[in-house]
Amino acid sequence: MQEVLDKYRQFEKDGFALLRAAVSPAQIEALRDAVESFRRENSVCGAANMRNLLSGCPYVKSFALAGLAHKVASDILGVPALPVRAILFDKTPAANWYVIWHQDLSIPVKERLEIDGYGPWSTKEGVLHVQPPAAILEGMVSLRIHLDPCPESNGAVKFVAGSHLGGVLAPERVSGLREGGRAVVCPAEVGDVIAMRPLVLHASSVSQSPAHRRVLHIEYAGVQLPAGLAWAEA
Ligand SMILES: O=C(O)CCC(=O)C(=O)O
Repeated sequence: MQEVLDKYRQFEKDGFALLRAAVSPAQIEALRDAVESFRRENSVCGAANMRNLLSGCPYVKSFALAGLAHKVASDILGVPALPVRAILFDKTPAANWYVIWHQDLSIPVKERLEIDGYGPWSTKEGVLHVQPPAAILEGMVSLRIHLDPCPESNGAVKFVAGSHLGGVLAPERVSGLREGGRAVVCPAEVGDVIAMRPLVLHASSVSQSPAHRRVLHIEYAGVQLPAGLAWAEA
């Protein structure tokens, strides 16, 4: 119990935490099968990333609502967590990519409403997104469930610890933190889960490995959107 409390305390300080062997091999297998059948059925063969998995992939939705990820997210948020977005991030020799340092600033919503503090708006793969005030992002947590081994050489995600505590960062602040040499690379094994705050500064490098690097990224909210605005997939 003390170990769990220490982990949550560290998570609040750093903005991320690695939970070792959190998801069982059987569940990982089932998640792999589910995302691969989604890939086949949606003719996105070879596509590295797949979005909209809560609405498109029933097994991912049921896992997000009832599995261990839901318990961890609810414990962190202090209320029953609502899964609001699921994306598969993959890297393969055919689709290898790097991610620049950034915070996750936008949320998927059903329709556009002009509300103070909300904007700019954008569309990703047909889904409307908006940048909400920092308070909404501070009431969220993302869980990255590792479906493949992800050593540093396989494009592991890296973080600047504590960078989530300053709200939405100005570009100069992002450069300062990025160049400050405080990046922590977070390699992970199959079944490990990385919990992260959307506002923690993160990035990842191109993979040096010929293998898949599938990470199921599920975002949870513990806060309500203002009247009228609705999560796109929840
Ligand atoms: O899985 C990764 O390498 C990071 C992906 C990510 O953070 C993003 O695309 O926003």
